[in-house]
Amino acid sequence: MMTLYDNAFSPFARKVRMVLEQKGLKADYVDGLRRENHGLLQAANGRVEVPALTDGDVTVVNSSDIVAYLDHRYPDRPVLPADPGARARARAWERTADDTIDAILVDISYWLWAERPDEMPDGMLAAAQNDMGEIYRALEHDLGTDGFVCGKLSIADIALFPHLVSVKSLGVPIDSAACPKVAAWLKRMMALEICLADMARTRDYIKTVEDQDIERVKIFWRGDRIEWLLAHGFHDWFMTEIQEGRVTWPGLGLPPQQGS
Ligand SMILES: N[C@@H](CCC(=O)N[C@@H](CS)C(=O)NCC(=O)O)C(=O)O
Repeated sequence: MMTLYDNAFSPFARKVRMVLEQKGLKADYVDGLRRENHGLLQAANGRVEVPALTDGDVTVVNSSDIVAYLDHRYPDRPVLPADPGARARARAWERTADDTIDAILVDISYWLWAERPDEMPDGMLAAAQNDMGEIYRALEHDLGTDGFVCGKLSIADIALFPHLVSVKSLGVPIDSAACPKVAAWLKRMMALEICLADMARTRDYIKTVEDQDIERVKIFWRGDRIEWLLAHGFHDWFMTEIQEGRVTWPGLGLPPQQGS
């Protein structure tokens, strides 16, 4: 049996769980961000990040590597397109979701769920709206009128979904007049079984987030999220976060010890 260390709020873990469900694969799920499970997560992933997957004596970390492992090991109902060009395109959108969109949306989300002593810095929401607008326009350009990002449902759609389903509540909505294909795509995604299940889990989690035994004062910072802040001039705010002790860092990212 596989075990996925996940969390219903993490877009990366949500992506992997949706892939498991799309492929009809069973797994045990452990909320790796609950304090009581940190030791188990750390044993699987030295960076202490979700998701991490164990499958027998194989451990895989990093969501796109987990997806690639699953598609290779369990090839039925593939999420990576067979056509090399389509696969490169799907991986490119997955990376945009993972590195670029995640950084923007997570950086503007802290004032919604973390215990904060301040308000969002001036200009941060506007910077996010500007960058997300550019991303929506690029996606509008790549989308067909009735399908998915690469024709058939693929990892591109599954990686984008956990992010784009939350943009309205984060204050960076899709302008459906300017990007009608993106708005229609989101509606199409929201009707899929795997997306309905994902939304239900996240909704239930958010309802109880204040009772969850997770860290809500110290923010876990990794590369892309810092890069977006610094590239938009929020370095003073970030320095204050460090000086006032509201940051925590990933552990050392070594390859998982197989078979241990
Ligand atoms: N590159 C990693 C990123 C994973 C990641 O950033 N995970 C976050 C949750 S979204 C995490 O586990 N943070 C640790 C924490 O919040 O304590 C992946 O694709 O799996």
